[in-house]
Amino acid sequence: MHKRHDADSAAPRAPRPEQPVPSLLLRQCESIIDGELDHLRRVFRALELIETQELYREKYEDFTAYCLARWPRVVEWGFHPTRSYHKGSIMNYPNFPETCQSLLCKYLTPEVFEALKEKTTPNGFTLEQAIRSGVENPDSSIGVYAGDKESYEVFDRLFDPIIREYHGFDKSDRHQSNLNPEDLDAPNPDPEGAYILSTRIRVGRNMDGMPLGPAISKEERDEVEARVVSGLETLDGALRGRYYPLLGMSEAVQAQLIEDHFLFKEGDRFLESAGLNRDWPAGRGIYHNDDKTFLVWVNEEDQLRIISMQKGGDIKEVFTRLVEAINQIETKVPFSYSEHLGYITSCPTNLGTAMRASVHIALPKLSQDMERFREITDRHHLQIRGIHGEHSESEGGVYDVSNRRRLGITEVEAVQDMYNGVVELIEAEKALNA
Ligand code: ADP
Ligand code: CIR
Repeated sequence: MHKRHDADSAAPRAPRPEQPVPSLLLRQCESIIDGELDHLRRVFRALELIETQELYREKYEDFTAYCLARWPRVVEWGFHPTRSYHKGSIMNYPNFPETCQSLLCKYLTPEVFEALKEKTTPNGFTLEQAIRSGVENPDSSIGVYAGDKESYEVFDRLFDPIIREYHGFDKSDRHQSNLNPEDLDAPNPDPEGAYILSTRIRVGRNMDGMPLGPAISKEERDEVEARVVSGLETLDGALRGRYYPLLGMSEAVQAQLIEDHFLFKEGDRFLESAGLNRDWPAGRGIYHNDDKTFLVWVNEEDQLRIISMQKGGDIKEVFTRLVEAINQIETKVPFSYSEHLGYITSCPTNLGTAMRASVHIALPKLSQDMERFREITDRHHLQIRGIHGEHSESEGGVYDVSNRRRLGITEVEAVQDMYNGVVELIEAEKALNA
């Protein structure tokens, strides 16, 4: 008997030894498929959701009958509705190394894995996608990303304990926002400019109704870029600026902007594994005013990173400019927000205020005693980073010190945490110099 030769049973064929230049037709076909793959994946996921959650029963007894009535073409094309679309790709419980310290390996127990492994969000985002970054990078501190707002509900058995441990925030808690600069008590802690080199406050934002970066399609990402840029082009006064797309930006300009702390780095392996670098650099860019005190990153880890920064330690001035910008942008681009989790972001560490308020601060003496340095920062809920951002090292005793908590506290409280800690760090450094 002849073996059936169809897509399911055929072994992958080796490419021909000599590689002729592909024809125009082949290249056109390949480019059509490349452009549509994301859509196809979402169709499969949506079909699977309807099947596995038996949503079709609202209309039909039988899933095949429902598909035939609703989308006869899909069945005609051979996408058999009762076949499981991606079950073959569901991974086994990940093999975390002994040394793994991430919150993912702490909270993805075999029971949680079993309960979540076949779930998908309405955008087709899976557990496998949510945990890929932490599985491929066992040195992650967290290790998970959300593909959409719904990920936080569908995969709550994993996200909730991570959120509880990182932010000290429970399922029943409600987030509160306060962006009023009048409520911030932060006179410049270093008017002489002896310690604080610069201050930067950023918030992450994503567009309401759009999937987040790990699940977004190229077309949706391009649409986000277009809508954000047209909103930014209406800004006036001190916020007026220009948008510089990454596509077409020279390598030299890009490198200089990164070196000067204005632009995001390329090729972060944590973001890469999370699917956040797909189609790079298309759809990404940076908007800034002339003196680069107000910047917006477009389509990096979040769809918007709104940034206010300047030299020195006038934290209140930086916060005031940021709030002005957020308020204006929000009238043009609706932000994704939940009563429980505040502003929705792709990394659970950024939920809530999505704010990181930092100073670059020179502490050459105190940093020789990291235990004492950490004792002060821990008490004020602060995080220490290197001088070129997350996962970088310090240079010349200069550190990036910022608020660690972002959810369950207001924006004013997050900046106040940073301010109070910085005041104490400066006092400690001064005492060591006396
Ligand atoms: P984010 O804060 O946006 O989450 P990073 O930690 O990667 O991301 O930092 C982004 C960039 O901002 C890096 O180049 C970093 O050096 C710069 N940066 C952070 N804080 C300050 C600051 N207070 N002054 C100047 N640059 C800063
Ligand atoms: C990680 O898990 O290490 C990366 N995905 C980044 C997490 C966010 N950063 C942080 O809390 N410092």
